[in-house]
Amino acid sequence: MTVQDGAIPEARSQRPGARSDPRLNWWREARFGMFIHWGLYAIPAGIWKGEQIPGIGEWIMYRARIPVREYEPLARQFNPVQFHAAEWVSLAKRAGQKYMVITSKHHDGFCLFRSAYTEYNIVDGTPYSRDPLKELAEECAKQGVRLGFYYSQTQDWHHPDGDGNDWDYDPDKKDFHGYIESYVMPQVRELLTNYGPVALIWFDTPKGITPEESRLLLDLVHELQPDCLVSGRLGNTLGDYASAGDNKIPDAMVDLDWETPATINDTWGFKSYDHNWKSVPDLIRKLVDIASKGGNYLLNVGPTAEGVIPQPSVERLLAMGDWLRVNGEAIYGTVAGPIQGMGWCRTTAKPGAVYLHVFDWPQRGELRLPALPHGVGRAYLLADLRKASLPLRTAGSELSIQGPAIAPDDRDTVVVLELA
Ligand code: JFZ
Repeated sequence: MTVQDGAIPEARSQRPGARSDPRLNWWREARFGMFIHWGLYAIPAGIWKGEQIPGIGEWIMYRARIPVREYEPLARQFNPVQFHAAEWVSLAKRAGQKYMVITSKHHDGFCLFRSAYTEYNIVDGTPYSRDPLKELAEECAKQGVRLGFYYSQTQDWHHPDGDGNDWDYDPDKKDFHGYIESYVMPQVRELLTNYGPVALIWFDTPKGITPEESRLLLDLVHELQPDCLVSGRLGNTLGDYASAGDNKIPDAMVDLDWETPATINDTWGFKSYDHNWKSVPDLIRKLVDIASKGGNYLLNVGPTAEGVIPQPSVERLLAMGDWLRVNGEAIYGTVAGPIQGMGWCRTTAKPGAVYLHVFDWPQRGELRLPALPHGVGRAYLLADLRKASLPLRTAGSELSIQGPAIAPDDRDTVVVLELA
């Protein structure tokens, strides 16, 4: 199924048949997750040899064409003594994020987990010598948050046969299929064997991976952990769910299981000088906009090399959590709402109820909507613990609800419409 506005390229769309797969139910209900981009790139943090390198921080090796012999030694400096798995997991919980996805291996090839297939990993290759994925897995199990692993299956700028590094390695001499069979698949097996239940594998930038190679990875994941989901960026339209472009939100509702990965500033990996943080109202409205179109929001943090999540990210996530503690009923477990395409509001729905999310509160609080097919029996403000009924009347094809003159919450006020 092609999404008109290109927000979800076909190759990264949902495998036909997965739309009704019950294994995705927890994920469909979750709606909101935490993405974590963490690795050696947090050390230069966007600066190489005194020069600011433009673009997303985790691409610094590529953007600056840094030879492996110069980039690899960063591992000997990586010692995140301020990393505390419990703090990261509890932040996700307090933010209302139901699942977490951390970069086990990004395009630079450094492994944030113990691997028998390379020394270029955090346990064998750094002074830190601990496995943060093991600690996160234990903490997620303790705190009831689902854990997933991001894994760059196609691009690996450290591996001679991986895709992308054409400044150290001759692209014509690469045995990419060999890299998939003798390196990627064994590492995916390690991730799905050594860390307990894994909620999902978030593959990325499929580029030239063949349908056969994508299928090999899909079958391997489902063989090792049948309940483990695979993101759309596996490629070749074989993912369990569709993956929208970075920070891309479809213009209209999408009849697929889909997810938008997004940044709070303009980078995934930590950059010391990127302070372009989105506002809390903007972030809340993006979550609501995505949920109102049937999607999930995977919102990123980029910890420092010391293992600290930047304070501007923490503050914004906690503020989103405060809003969700009051309005979560209108997000978790909902589907796309019946009223679409209106700038001043969004709708989500559950059996028997429609949640009207008002972004721009009308003059005198008079809400005018197209009448709903089944009629509205009662309306009240979700934040009102007494659930006092709001005056409402239906005249022909129009429904009007009399709300308070001033918006109770100018980020998004939710009005519950109980269907007749
Ligand atoms: C990829 C990565 O290259 C990036 O480093 C980060 O991990 C991000 C989540 O994913 O970047 C992409 C991938 C796909 C698109 C854009 C950036 N796209 O489809 O537009």
